[in-house]
Amino acid sequence: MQITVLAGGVGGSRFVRGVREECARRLPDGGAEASLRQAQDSAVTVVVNTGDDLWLAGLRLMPDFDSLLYSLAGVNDTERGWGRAGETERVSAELREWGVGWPWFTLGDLDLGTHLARTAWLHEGATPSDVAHRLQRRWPLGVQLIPATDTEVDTHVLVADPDELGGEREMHFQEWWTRYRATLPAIAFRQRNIEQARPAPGVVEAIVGADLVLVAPSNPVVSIGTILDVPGIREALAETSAPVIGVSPIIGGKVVRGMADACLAAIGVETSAEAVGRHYGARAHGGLLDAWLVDEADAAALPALEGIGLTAASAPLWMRDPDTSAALAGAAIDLGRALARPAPHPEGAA
Ligand code: FO1
Repeated sequence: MQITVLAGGVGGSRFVRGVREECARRLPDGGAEASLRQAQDSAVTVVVNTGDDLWLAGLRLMPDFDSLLYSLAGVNDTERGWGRAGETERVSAELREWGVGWPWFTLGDLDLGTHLARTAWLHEGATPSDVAHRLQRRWPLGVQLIPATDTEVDTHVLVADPDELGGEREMHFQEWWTRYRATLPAIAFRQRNIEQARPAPGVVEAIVGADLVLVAPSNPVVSIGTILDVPGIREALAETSAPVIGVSPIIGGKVVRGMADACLAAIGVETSAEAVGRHYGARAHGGLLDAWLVDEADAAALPALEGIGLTAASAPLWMRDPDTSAALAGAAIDLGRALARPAPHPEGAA
């Protein structure tokens, strides 16, 4: 079974680990050959958001890719949700002394190893897709990570200028997110070069050829929205015969992690599971989703969601550990199976 997941970084990492775990558990021989068989049969491909990416201190950073890479490799800092476990910050302290980079944005020593390797390869002519392939070869992740696009589509945020009344200022998403913690009301999100961007190699095939497409409970605006804005990706999602199943990143009117509420407010979408489901829209009416999975706390929204053409279901969405993450992935996979168009009858038309 070919599963393709659209994902951002932090929320996406937990969900993708759940998908990987659940696929391994569903293989007939369960654990033993899981990693081998998984690589062959039920391949999981993750289309990763690249809107968070930036050049800093002369290095190319790809935060969402790195969060997924480190998390799936089991070398991530589980407290912070980003960066490496057991990190030190000696170089970062020196960069601060030199006034290089951003003093509010920590580049850990191990993490810098990734950024230096990536930047070195890019300077040798590798594409971000080549770099993604090389980085994930180091650890057997059990899934394949591919960037949404090889074009630099860094997200910038237009805000009311914090230093000049009535002024407006555009800043990189990462400054808005890490320096201002998304507290400056965002007027608009813009992605550099998005018109020229094209899906990275393998992205369209992974979507059109999938048996199931899952939209991770990532930030609907700056993680999922930025993937969808890459020309060609929405078209592939409309074309695929695979059911497209989304998982709500909002539970009981609150974001699970991060500051998606600040992003949703900026585009006039209420912070609720129902509103995000409506925002993504039903595929039957030109939207993204066939089905929308909400937490049991939001089950009251199911009739309204069905009313706009979505198949709606509720399940426990809190991912606290591998079991709850796998259970959530399983609920999404089962919803997709229920919607999958039955294969043509073997005897052909009667
Ligand atoms: N997030 C922070 O809140 N503070 C940081 O200093 C910080 C540094 C950092 C360095 C590398 C990297 O890949 C991610 C980093 N992040 C930091 C997290 C980053 O803002 C998020 O991972 C996403 O881009 C937003 O979801």
